[in-house]
Amino acid sequence: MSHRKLVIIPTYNELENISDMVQAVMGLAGDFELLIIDDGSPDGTGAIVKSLQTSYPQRLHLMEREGKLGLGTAYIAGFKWALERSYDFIFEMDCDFSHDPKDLIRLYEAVKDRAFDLAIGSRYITGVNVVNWPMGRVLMSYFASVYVDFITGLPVKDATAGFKCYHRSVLEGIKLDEIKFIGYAFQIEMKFTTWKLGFKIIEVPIIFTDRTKGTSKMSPKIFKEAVLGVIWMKIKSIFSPYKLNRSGLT
Ligand SMILES: Nc1nc2c(ncn2[C@@H]2O[C@H](COP(=O)(O)OP(=O)(O)OP(=O)(O)O)[C@@H](O)[C@H]2O)c(=O)[nH]1
Ligand SMILES: [Mg+2]
Repeated sequence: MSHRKLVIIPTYNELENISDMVQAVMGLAGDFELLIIDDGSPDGTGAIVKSLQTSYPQRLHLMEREGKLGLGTAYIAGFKWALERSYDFIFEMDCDFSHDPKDLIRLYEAVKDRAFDLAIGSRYITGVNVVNWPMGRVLMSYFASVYVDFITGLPVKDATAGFKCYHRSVLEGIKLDEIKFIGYAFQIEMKFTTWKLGFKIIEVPIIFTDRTKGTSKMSPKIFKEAVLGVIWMKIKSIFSPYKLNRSGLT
């Protein structure tokens, strides 16, 4: 039986990447479907997706939102969309080719037999696998994981990784409306919650390449949210232990 697989990509001003990214995912073996969540990109990213949908009916989906609402809320909206439909595996991936679309297959391979519930594309499993990132970004990202491990004990080498494959039971088990962060902290919070709920996590080594087209959406605000957010997560986990979402409602 072939699994239904949905790749969710949030976009904000990715005009230079979107067409190549859609072709790359649609060209993969394994019948991946794609949901683009575009926050009204002023550069017309959404219109490009609409024009490509005629070439990929039933496989290329678009959710358009008003204004820049943050990567985290984009994924939460996408997870809910996916759970209302019969997708077995749901992926997170950036639109700027920092994540190699071909690695989607390796993430799927790591969880398809259900030995694990979440596969993470990890830059820090076998040394530091980041290409062309300024040293400052590498150090910030690497030590972010050390900081998260120190504060929370989360046994993941790449805590801010944004390249993942969830089995749907993980997203069904998480109270998605209680996920509160939007930037890197969102990536940490989803992993921390998945771990606290007892799901099995595996890290798959990937190579992360700095974007060559388009502009970064990284900001000091996103960095600050992550530093303080981790402390908040730890304190919350002490006073209100994580419980599986049994309502079936997200
Ligand atoms: N829908 C939506 N997408 C967003 C938002 N912010 C970022 N994105 C998308 O999220 C993905 C990751 O953002 P990036 O800017 O690549 O973040 P980053 O990788 O930390 O920064 P760079 O390394 O400089 O690329 C990209 O596909 C962005 O277009 C947002 O507010 N809304
Ligand atoms: Mg990027």
